[in-house]
Amino acid sequence: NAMFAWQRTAYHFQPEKNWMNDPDGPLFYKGWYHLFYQYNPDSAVWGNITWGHAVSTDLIHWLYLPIAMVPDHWYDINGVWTGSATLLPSGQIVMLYTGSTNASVQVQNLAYPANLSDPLLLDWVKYSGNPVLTPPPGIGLKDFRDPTTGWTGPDGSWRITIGSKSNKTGFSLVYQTTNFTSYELLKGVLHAVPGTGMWECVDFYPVSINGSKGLDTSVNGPGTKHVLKASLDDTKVDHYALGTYDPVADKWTPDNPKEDVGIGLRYDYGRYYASKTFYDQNKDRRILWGWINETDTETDDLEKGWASVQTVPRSVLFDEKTGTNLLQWPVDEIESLRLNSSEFKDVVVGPGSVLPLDIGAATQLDIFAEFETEFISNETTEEYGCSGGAIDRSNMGPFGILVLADAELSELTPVFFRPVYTKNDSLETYFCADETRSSRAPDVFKRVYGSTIPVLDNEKLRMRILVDHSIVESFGQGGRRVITSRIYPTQAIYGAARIFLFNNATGVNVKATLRIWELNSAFIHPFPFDKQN
Ligand code: DQQ
Repeated sequence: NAMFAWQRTAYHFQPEKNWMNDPDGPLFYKGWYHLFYQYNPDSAVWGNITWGHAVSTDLIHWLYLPIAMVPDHWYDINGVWTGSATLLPSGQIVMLYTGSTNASVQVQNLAYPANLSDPLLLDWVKYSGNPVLTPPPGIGLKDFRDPTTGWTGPDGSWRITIGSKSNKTGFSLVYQTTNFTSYELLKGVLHAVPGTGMWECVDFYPVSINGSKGLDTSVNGPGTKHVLKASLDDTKVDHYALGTYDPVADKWTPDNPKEDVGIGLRYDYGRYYASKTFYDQNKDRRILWGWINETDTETDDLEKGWASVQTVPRSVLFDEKTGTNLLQWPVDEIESLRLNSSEFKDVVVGPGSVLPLDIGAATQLDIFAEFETEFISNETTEEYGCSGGAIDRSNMGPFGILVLADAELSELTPVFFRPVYTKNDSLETYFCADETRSSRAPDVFKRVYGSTIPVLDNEKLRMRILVDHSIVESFGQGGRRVITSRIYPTQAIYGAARIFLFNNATGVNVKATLRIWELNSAFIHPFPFDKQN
């Protein structure tokens, strides 16, 4: 539908048409990055779930391949649901996924490539002994899904973990296997958190305490921490926590019980769900994919003929400086899309002002901005966070950038910092994105997203924003906090889109330094099979 053509993204992954949700089984094999995804080939709403498939050599340009798996057996006839890949030392690839059976029971199935010499991994074989796992005693028949990538324990055998719940307690079960066809349920659980509900799409992986490399999933020991992530079905947000994994007891313990899974940190404070990492052995890094869900109505999605986008893949590292969070950062390959850039140095934005930044086209951008503040009055500040949005004024903020704004500011999406002094006089900074004025379209869910963000002594406030027509991904302080917005501009589109600096503080001047690149469109098309021969 041409009416919504401007909402299509230019360098985010999305199918040509119809519905997409969770990323599945990402892996790197024989020169190709593979992305599978929950896909409805028939409609722009969820249902009839298959595994869509695309490949890339650089995580930016993608070629769509034929659907990898469809519901065609009793054990997955109601959907080929989410799963993960494990690369075995033998070179074999194991894909474990959840099937919704003919009775809508959630079971785990095994699939593998028909032909390992095919770098495109076009054909998948479902194991004849499927399902390999059914819900164990005490587990609800519909509370058992989304197996992780396997890792090896000290005994050399494999472990996988699968999210579930009991009453309101979310947890993850651990299974042991040597062959991925038969499994033993280990006693206890990897971890449980009361009140968090069903854990979907659990992810579990090591990060290096110092160093800039990602770790393969089986690495453990000194110098590592383990990340446990759950996608909370009740609230539809992805929570992670840092902790320690005891591979003998198969238990994970959070570093800080107050920041446990489901009650502490989030990967992304915006529109984001069902994420999954994989270890990229090609470049020694761990890469995170996440699903950006729609916030318009199903009717709109049906009319436009597609729904959902994946985030730009992000590398994930432990933040050595704070020791309390991960750093997420768009993969370096995104820089290959950079065209011309504009620079602005020490631009002073006075209290209550909005300054246009003349950069030309503003729908596909990679923005780096640094802010310093200079007090001009010293009123007491109220203890507000993001919730008041970009219009809520106080002594020290908010200030930041308006993206996807039209010249009249009838549509705009502010991404901003808001420093506040708390009651006990310590400085706390919020990092926020305000969607409330992002669209004049009716029936669009719009809200203000954000959280506090760690800012260390002598650090400037820094943000990086990726703008892509209807998606805004904002990274604060080098990726300590991330906010993704799915917005629906109707005016701030194509050549009418602009960006501005703004300062709504009453008591500080803001000095901004920016470098802004225009980004090219990525090449995302069907694989040119016929041109091959
Ligand atoms: N989506 C899949 C499930 C998963 C949910 C079904 C999360 O496997 O739990 O499409 O979005």
